[in-house]
Amino acid sequence: MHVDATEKKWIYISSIMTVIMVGLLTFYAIGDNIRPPSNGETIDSTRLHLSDEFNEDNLGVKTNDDGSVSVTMVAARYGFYPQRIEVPANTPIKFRIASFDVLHGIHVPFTNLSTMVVPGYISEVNTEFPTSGEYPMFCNEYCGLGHDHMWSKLTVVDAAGGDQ
Ligand SMILES: [Cu+2]
Repeated sequence: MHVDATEKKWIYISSIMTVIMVGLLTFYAIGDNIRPPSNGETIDSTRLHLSDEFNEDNLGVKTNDDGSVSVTMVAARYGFYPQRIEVPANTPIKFRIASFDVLHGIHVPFTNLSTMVVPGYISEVNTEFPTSGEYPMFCNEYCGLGHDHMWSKLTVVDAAGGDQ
């Protein structure tokens, strides 16, 4: 079968571009831990307040034995609870978020903390904030009339006895 020289050239060019793009995706997925959040854990959203992990008393920030931090939150029309969160900088943080009612999204600009919060599932995001400061935390999935007001504040403070 004859393949025209120009056509052959473009087959090579497009193949090389594909390899480069797949390579970059793989590089960032492995190197920087950037990938779509995927957590298949389910939960009964109508009974969050009766669950161990997501009942009101157990929400918020906890420091684990290994120095990492876990944050448990509930998204509900129209807010994220607890509404004020304070976490240390340069510390691995695991967020676990569940919706009490409808589909929500949680988004902290300029970080990798961005995921849908689907009722019936637990959303999990692992992150680390390199810079201290105040970050807004928005809902980015339309969830009803109060959606525009669904946001809270995330405060990142320099870790106690920081090593910088
Ligand atoms: Cu919402």
